[in-house]
Amino acid sequence: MQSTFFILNSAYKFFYSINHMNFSKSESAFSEAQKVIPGGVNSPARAFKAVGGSPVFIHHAEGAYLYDINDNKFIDYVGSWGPMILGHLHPEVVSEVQKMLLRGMSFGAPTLEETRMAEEIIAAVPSVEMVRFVNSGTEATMSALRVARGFTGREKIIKFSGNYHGHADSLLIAAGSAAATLSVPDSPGVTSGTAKDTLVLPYNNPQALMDTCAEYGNEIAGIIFEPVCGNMGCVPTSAEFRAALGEVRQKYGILLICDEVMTGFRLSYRGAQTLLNISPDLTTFGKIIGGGLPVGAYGGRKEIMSHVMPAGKIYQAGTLSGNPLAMMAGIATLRILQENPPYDYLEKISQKLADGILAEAQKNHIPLCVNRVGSMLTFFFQNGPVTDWTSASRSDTATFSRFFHGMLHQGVYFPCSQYEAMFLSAAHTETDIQNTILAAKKVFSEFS
Ligand code: KE4
Repeated sequence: MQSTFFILNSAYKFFYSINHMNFSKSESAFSEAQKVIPGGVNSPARAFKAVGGSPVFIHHAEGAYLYDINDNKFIDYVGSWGPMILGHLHPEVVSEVQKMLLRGMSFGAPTLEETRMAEEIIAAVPSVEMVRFVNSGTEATMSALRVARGFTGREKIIKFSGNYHGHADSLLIAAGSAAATLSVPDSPGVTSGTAKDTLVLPYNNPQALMDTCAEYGNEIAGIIFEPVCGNMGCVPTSAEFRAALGEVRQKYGILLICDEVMTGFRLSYRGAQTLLNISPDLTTFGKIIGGGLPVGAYGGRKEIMSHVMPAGKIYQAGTLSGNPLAMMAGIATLRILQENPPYDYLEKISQKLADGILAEAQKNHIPLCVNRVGSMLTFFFQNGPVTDWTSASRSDTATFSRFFHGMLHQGVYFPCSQYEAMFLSAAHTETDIQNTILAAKKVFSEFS
């Protein structure tokens, strides 16, 4: 009896190992982490809450690949949620950071590298004439809102459901029952006083935007939006919506704040705004401009930015803002993107990936639609179309979770939520794309 059980158990383990990965070390690391870090992670997006199971603990990365603490290898389609457009450990980025490291890590004083990085961003994005560096996308958007309010003397702002701009209080607001009027805090700790100054409107809805501005126009300091949304999954703006943004900006003197933390240098070297013919007053950046190190930035017309202290009276500061190591990682990343633009290649392999996985889903009669702009895309488990939060939230998240875990066991690391964008890098090869499609073929075949 004993020997039969032993044989069967070994066979099961062997089968499991060739078709399923061993995540035992991540599982125990996660239980340890949860004792000392809320939820075991330093950002909720990583916690696998939306898909179940334990997050994978990463040991190292290189190129398009992640390696976890169980030595499992994954093709990485998260890329640290966007920054790693060149792939992990690009040799030129590493060498520039190493050289700076030998000069120091932080000085709390200005450096030539900060000026250089500012000049690079200004040269790349026509609407930006002056820029200030901070340490995260949240700091960038929070500061841009303060500047918009300080510059206009107005208090209200507009954001759109499904758009995420970081965790500043005035941006953690959900639409109330009467969309634009009864906004409510979207997190404990955010006050109703804060919420009343943020109006939340449906994305890609020109009429709702125009109606709200007709009513509140002269109270609104700024409208903040993702030019291509990545935070409800990938959802591009419609031409009509972009036209309405330009119209209300003109008509009511509202500042347009284009949040390019995710799209900046991702969709084109000149930002999504140039690709989509948007002319914002302020733009926020993050992710790619840090090359993987903590950086955010906000910038825009000199007429506005010159109000920021110490040039003007609007306060904003940060001990590690413009950190020299992060500046060097950004300078190297932007230089490579400029000298050897990966955008055509990224378009090609991203299209191949989207078409390949869509075709496999169709063969297995699995409802799937894909939204893609360049190397930023999302497979929605529904028939679509997905144009805003209401339609995005119709997705079959249970089926997404099965897909996510199935792919993980095939060595493919997708974003751990239906409502996140995935990203390709210049390090992804055509073989990686083929292997990813084959993995999806296997996973979908197990669905039936
Ligand atoms: P950070 O504070 O996370 O650097 O940036 C906030 C932010 C601002 N604007 C946009 C358009 C963003 O996408 C983000 C952050 N993006 C998420 C990914 N959906 C970061 C992942 C996380 O929160 O861990």
